[in-house]
Amino acid sequence: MRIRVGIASAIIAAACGGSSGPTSSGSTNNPPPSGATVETVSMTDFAFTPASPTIKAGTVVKWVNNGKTAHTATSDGSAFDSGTLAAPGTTMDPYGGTTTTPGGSFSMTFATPGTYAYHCTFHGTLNNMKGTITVTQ
Ligand SMILES: [Cu+2]
Repeated sequence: MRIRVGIASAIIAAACGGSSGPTSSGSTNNPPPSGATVETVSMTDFAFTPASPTIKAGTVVKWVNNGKTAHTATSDGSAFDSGTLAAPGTTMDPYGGTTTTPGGSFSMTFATPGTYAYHCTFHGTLNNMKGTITVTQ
């Protein structure tokens, strides 16, 4: 497996403005709404799995970073943008122990049927880290 680190993490995705269509239900590590059907998409270096799920309207897609570098789930249009989601990791505490930090996640409710192409801001072009959410009635 190839690992690339560095340069890309300095790039900050531009915030998206007001939107119609899908609604974001949180940002980093916010849980999806309770009771909703959740389709989880795993982010690794450098792919989404599954990259292109087909879901029913009203389903929540939850992207979770399980990779070794930061990733984003960013709409090719302006429908949604996760911002930078950190990789899981461990940090040393002052007493010599370690604390495990979970990977960042982003949840999004897709209420309107259609196709929503998305990519990772850092690796979409460089590593073809892309996908499409297909929302059916
Ligand atoms: Cu990425």
